[in-house]
Amino acid sequence: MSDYTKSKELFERAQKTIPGGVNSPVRAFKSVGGTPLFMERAKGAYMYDADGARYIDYINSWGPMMLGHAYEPVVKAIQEKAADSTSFGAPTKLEIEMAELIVSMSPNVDMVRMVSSGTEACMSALRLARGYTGRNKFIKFEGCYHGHADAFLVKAGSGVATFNIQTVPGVTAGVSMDTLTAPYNDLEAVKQLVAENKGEIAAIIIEPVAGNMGCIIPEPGFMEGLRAICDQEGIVFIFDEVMTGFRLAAGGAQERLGINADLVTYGKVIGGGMPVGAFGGKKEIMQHIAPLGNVYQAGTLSGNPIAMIAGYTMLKTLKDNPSIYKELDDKTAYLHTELDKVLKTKNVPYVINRFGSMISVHFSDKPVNNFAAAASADNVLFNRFFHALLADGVYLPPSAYETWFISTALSNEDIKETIAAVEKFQP
Ligand code: HOZ
Repeated sequence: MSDYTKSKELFERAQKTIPGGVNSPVRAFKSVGGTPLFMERAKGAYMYDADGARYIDYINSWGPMMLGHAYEPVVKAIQEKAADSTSFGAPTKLEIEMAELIVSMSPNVDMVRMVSSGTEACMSALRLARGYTGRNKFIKFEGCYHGHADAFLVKAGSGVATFNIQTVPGVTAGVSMDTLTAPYNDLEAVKQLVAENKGEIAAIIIEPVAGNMGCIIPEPGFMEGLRAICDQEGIVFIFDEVMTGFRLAAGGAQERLGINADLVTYGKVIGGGMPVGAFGGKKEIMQHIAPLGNVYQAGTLSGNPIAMIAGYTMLKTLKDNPSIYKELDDKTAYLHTELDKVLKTKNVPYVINRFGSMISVHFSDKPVNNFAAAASADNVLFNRFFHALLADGVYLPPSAYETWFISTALSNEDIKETIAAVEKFQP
């Protein structure tokens, strides 16, 4: 167990030059309390902090480390590629190979544009949907997080929910006015918004399995209903697959749920953990992007060679080894079963939501199927749960408003060790 000495020193030092001591708010441990751990290295299922303590990692860089940390073929590919320069700002053959690979794996993706993050992917997809339809408004769901572009910071999940930020200063009323929100899994609310804003809605964007309010699963008929509304009203249906893409299946949530999206956004997973994102979709829509069309979007680091080789290596491994998905599902199912057995003995209400290799626990006595239900769970108890596990070397996301991600590197022994830590937890 770590005494956190070095992390405490580093956190103090960091706060002098980095706002809040971190470069992304959820990492600050502000809602769970305590000192954020400063990590030094990671390998397979484990991360090691600055004090040398080992943690079983259930964050996996918020999703992309599906094959565990420092997956050797990815590391080797990066090392080799770096010798040929780290950035060109000019086209490369590798970008074509990457685009062809993504198109071959993703349903409904005829064309793809690389960017550098999930935030960029979502904001660009929204701009494209608006440019394509000539409409301004869009619908998002309470508790879904689509990165930190202004238009999405309305009733957002992840850090915005964790820190209970109701209105984000700096996001103008003019921008937020075009963001309409509905509760997740509430088709009637969407129908009403569409009726009230007839002919004005450019897009519906959704995390097809939500991961930014814990793991929230779409109820039967919900996605089908959204698809039907989009078809009837000429609305662009955007799947934000930053978390689910290439994780729930080679074809992401589209494949797993059997739902066709018009545009899809991807994030870090397609860079094997490097800073990458992409948006893609049907040619009819994608051809409106500059320089083919006039919807402008650009970036020097887009298609960066190091990010491309890391992502290509990762995605090719996933494509060539479909058994990875069964392995991920089986491991997560085992974790689910064992968690359930031990939490049952604790005399506290709890809900475990799992879809594929995404899983989370809410301490709630009712089903957690939307943000209101996630917010009404006992999240103070979650914070204690988090710290109890951390003290035993298990690193969960430091917020009840995040999903946990499983990697193939996680062994049954690691799961048993995790369950032993849960056994010791005193609610
Ligand atoms: N917003 C991210 C999770 N949903 C956290 C990003 C990070 O801190 O790295």
